[in-house]
Amino acid sequence: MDRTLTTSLTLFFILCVTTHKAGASSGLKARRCSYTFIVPQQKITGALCLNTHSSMPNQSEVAALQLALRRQQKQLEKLQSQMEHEGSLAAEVRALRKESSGMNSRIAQLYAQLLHEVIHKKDQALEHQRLESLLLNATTHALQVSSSYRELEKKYGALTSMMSSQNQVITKLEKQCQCRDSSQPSATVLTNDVQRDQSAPLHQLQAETVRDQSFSTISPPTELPLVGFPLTKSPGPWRDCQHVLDSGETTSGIYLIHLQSANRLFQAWCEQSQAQGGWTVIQRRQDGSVNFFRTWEQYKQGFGNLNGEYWLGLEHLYWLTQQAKYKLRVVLEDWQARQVSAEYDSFHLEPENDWYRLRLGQYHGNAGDSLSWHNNKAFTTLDRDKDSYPGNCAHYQKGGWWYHMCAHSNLNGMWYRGGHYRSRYQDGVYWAEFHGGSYSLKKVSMMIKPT
Ligand SMILES: [Ca+2]
Repeated sequence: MDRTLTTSLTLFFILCVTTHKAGASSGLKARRCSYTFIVPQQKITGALCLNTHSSMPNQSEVAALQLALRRQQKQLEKLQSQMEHEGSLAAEVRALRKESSGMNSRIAQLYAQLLHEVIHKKDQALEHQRLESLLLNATTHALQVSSSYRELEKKYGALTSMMSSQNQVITKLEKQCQCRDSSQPSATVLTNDVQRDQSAPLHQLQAETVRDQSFSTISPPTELPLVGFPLTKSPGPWRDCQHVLDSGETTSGIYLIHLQSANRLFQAWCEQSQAQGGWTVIQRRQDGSVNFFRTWEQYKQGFGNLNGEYWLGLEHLYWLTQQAKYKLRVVLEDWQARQVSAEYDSFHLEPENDWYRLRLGQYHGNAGDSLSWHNNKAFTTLDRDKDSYPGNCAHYQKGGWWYHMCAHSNLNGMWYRGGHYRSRYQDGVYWAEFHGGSYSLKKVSMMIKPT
């Protein structure tokens, strides 16, 4: 290859010299010889180098290029700023996307909550509806009960008035019997009905007492009198049973009491055998033979049988406890013959215009204290409601008592046989501290004695 190149170069050099010589000889102006190398086409195997400095740059072209460059730089800057802007926008979009996703989950949560609330509200509405219907039923029932209660009250009032008129009839009949008896002395009948005796005027009582006393010593003819006035050493009447005892009368029984302060005369059972004696019995229950569900007037005057179950009477009690300072003894016996007692170191009643309010002292004893709760309470009967309960406690407890709301003790209640009783209300003869309110005691008595 090198040989071929050398040969070719030689040939072109010769050709150029020849041409130059011919031109000089023909008289033509000498021209600069130019050499043109015709290089045979070669196969380029290496890097091709171009000479860029071969021509000088044009100033206008440079200026144009610089202008274009500046423009491109500006464009670049613009693009950069756009890119930065878009970058911040993209970040913002990302943040918004994130926020949106958070919002979505929050919305889902709220929706679930709302759904729960709706269900709950629905349940509440249903419950409300149910309660409303219940209330409606209850109201209807209450109205029915109230109307039947009114009817019962009416019937009760009618029965009470009937009972009262029957009592009047009985009293009248008894008086007629007495008239007949006075004309026929051998047919006299003794009765210890407190209500009849205690409500009679003083002169009548004295007359009756003399008659009864004389009877009690002679009748019944075949046996000794179990009740009535015992044969006494002193004539009486006495201030109270302590006075009877002090006069040397140590036998328990019925004695005539005369309250000088009120010029009142009445009979009472004197208990001389227990707790040193001298006790004036003011109440006694033992066999359920007397009804204690009575009116104010009857509780005021007293009722029952002095040798059995009786209530001395609030008016007598009031005057009795005016004479001196008295203490109260309550004796209770259950159906297993277990006996307990409760004593209060003072006892008196306020007058009728203060509803025979109870004033009680300190408790002592082994029965438990079921009366102090009633201290300072007014007396309530079926026809005179003075208790602190919205209804009348006497209606529920079936007695007369110093009811509060209503009773820890109910010694004038219904006498049930056998102790534990079944009743709609706690209306038995009970002392809550001794066997509770649903146990009706067999025997109870209340007695007073000067301190
Ligand atoms: Ca009441």
